[in-house]
Amino acid sequence: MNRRQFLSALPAMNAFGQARRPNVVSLSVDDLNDWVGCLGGYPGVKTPNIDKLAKHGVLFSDAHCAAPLCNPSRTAILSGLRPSTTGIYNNEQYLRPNHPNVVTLPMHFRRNGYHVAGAGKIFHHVAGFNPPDQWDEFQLQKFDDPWYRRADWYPWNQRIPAPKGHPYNGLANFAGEFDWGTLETPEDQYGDQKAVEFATEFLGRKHTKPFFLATGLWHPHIPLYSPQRFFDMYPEAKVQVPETRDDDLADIPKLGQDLAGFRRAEFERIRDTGKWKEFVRAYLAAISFADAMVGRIVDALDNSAYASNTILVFWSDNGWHLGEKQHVHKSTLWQRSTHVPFIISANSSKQNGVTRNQPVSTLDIYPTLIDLCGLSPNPRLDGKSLVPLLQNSKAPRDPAVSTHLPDTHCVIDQRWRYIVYADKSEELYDRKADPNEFRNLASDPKLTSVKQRLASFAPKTSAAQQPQSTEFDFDFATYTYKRKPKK
Ligand SMILES: [Ca+2]
Repeated sequence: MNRRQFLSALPAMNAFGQARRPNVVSLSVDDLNDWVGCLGGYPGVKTPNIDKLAKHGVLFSDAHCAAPLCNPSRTAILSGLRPSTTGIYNNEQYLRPNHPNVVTLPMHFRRNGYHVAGAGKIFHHVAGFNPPDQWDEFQLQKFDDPWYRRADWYPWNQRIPAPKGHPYNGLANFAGEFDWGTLETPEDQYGDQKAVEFATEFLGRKHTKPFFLATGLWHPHIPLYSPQRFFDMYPEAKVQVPETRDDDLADIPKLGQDLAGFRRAEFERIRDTGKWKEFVRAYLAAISFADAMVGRIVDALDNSAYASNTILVFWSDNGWHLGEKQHVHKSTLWQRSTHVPFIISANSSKQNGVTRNQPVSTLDIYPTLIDLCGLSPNPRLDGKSLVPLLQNSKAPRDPAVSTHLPDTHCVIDQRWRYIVYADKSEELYDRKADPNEFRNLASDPKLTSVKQRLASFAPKTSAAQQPQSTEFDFDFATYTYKRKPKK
C-alpha cells in the first residue's frame, strides 16, 4: 500500500476496527511564512527537508493560519476553535481558566487511548499556556536568549546574564528578542535541539500503544540565532529584500494601517541603519536551521519502527513580514502573515505526493486528525476535516478565514482576499493579478458582489476579548489560576 492509498483508506479501516490506529507526529515551526522551496515565496531559500516532506506527502499550497499570531493561532489549532469563538485574540490570554471544559487536541488523543507526548513550543511558550495534564510526558521549551529566561515567564529556565557582545546585531536599546546572529554555542546545544533529541529518542522507543507526538521548533522566530553555517548559505550580496512600495499603505483603512504600524520602529531601524538585508539573511538562515532540524526528526521517523503507520503533520503557526507594508512582524491579515506551510504525510512511501491548491485553514488540523485516526468525534470544532480533499482534488471547500481581533477577519478564496475591520472598513485584493497586494480594490463598485459573497463566510459574531493573564495569579508549581479581585 502506498502512502496515498494509506491516507485515503484510513478512515474506512478504522471505522471497522480493521487496523491499529495510526500514530501521529505533529511537527511545527514558528513564524515561518511561505519562504520554503515548495511554496516559492523566496527563490533561493534552502529547505531541502521540508521540500522532501512535501514531495512525500500532500502539500496544501494555499494554507492559512486561523489567527496571525502565536498564542491565538496555536490556541485555535489545538482547541479547534476560532478566536471569535474563544475570545482569545492575543498573546496574553490563557485558554484553560477561561475555557476549563475545552478538550484540546492532545487531550482528545489521550481520551482515545493514545500515549501523548510533546516537546518544545506547542502551545504558547509562556508559563500558564500549556497545562501539563494534557500530556503523558512533556519537555518544556529551552531558550537560547537570556531575554527569554525571565523567571516570571519561564520558571523552568535557568536565568543567565546576557553574553558579551549581546545584542549581536549591533542595534542597542531594543526589546531583547529583536536580535540576530550566531551564539557561541555548539550547534547541538541550541535550545530547539533539545526538542529534536526528545523526538528522536521517543521515536526510537518501543511503544505498546499508538502515540501522538508533538514537536514544536522555535525557529525561525526572533531572535534569529543560528549556527554560522546557515548564514554562510546566503552570501549577503545575493540576498534580496522584498519588493515594496512607499505608498503601499495609502489605500488601506486606518485600522489596517494600525496593524502595519505595530512595532514600526523595528522596521525603520533596520531600513535606516542599512541592516534590512542583514535581517532578511538572518531570517533565511533561521529557516534553513529549522529545516535541518525538521530533517532530523523526519529521518528519525523514517528509520523507526513506525515509518509505515504514522501520519505526520507539518505546520507553521503564522507567517512573517520582512518589510512588506513597512512591517517586520506578523499580526496583520495580509498574505505575508497568514500564508503558511502545511503538509500532511503518511510516511514510508517513495511515491511523489500531490498538491492541493484550495485555500485551507490550520483550524482544520484537529478534525482532520480525528478523521484520519478514527477517533471519537469532538462536536465542538469550528474547522472541517480535510479528508474529502485528500481523497478528491475537486472536493468543494469554503474559503479560509483568519481572524486577528474581534470583528476583524480576512476571507481567502483562490482569486480574492477580502479583509474587514471592526469599523466595517474593507480591503479587497486580486490574488492572481496582484500577489503583492499593492492595490486595494474594495472601493470598486463592480466588485461589491465579490465582497458580499466573501463577507458571508466571516464569523457573524465575535466573542469579547478574554481577560489578560495579568488579571490572574498563576502558580507554576501547582499549575493553578486564581482570578484577581476586580479593582
Ligand atoms: Ca508565531
